[in-house]
Amino acid sequence: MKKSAFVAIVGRPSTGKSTLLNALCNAKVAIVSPVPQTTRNSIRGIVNREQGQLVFVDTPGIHISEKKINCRLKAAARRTIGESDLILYLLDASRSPGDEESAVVEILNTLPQDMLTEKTIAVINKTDLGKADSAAIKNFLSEKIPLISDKNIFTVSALKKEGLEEVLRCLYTLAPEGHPYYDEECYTDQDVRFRISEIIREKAMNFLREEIPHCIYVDIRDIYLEKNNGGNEVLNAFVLILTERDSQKGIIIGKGGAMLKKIRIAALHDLETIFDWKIKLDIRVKTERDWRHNDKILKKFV
Ligand SMILES: Nc1nc2c(ncn2[C@@H]2O[C@H](COP(=O)(O)OP(=O)(O)OP(=O)(O)O)[C@@H](O)[C@H]2O)c(=O)[nH]1
Ligand SMILES: [Mg+2]
Repeated sequence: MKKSAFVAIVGRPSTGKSTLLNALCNAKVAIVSPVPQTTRNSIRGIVNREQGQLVFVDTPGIHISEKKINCRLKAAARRTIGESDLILYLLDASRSPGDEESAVVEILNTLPQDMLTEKTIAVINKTDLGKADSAAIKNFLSEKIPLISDKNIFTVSALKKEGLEEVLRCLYTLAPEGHPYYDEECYTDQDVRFRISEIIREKAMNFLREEIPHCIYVDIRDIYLEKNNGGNEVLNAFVLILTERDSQKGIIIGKGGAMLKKIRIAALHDLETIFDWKIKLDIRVKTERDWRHNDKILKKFV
């Protein structure tokens, strides 16, 4: 009988959860940026092999904060943990574990004992960095969360795709028997609308690192397919980038629209490798004061 499992990838912000998800799936499933708290949803990436199917669920980084948006992100991560068959706890070898790491451990330590001993693995990432100290992280794990057994602790570099095969092998061993959840041709369950909005958000975050890390929301207002003169299908998307202040709107648009153009071109480049269609993006920017406190918008994405 084949195996199948939902695997939650959890950890504090910026440990490389989304990078790992993409590396395991060998595809760009989740967006990545150097700014903590990039991921806002539980994003699924699917690995199909002879032995069966693993459905990885990327979660927002667990962050200590009482802000409304952070509380929702944390709740989303907790929910995913509760719904998964296996847990992949990702740690960063290049940073010493502080309060934020302890907050993740606290959540994991509320799980039933057998879930930790038999269904949880710890993966220490970023071992390619000079300042990486895997031994310190291993000590932290054995002290704070001793129920995770040594044989279930791995060291990897998600960026360089090193050590991943061992991780997959272990997960397939731990996975329960079962039928695949998704079509075995798929590597993600995200819809077209969501993928377009995420890729645009990634480009904006990466080009405007300092200025606008968390203040944007990308809303796909309209999307349709049409045939062009050559008979090829073209996907048209009308997109609004919402910002909180007019000053941020100005930064995203840039001088003479230069920044917005850069975002559009980079997004198109990625999207045309993901989809078979030609794509046309019409992107506008709009100020929507305090969207991060607006429950209606927050509900749409967390
Ligand atoms: N050197 C190095 N950098 C990495 C590695 N994995 C991820 N990164 C970098 O770490 C940063 C954060 O990566 P993400 O994958 O967005 O991290 P995340 O855990 O998903 O972050 P949140 O979604 O904010 O919780 C990016 O700049 C990545 O390129 C790694 O193995 N080595
Ligand atoms: Mg992420």
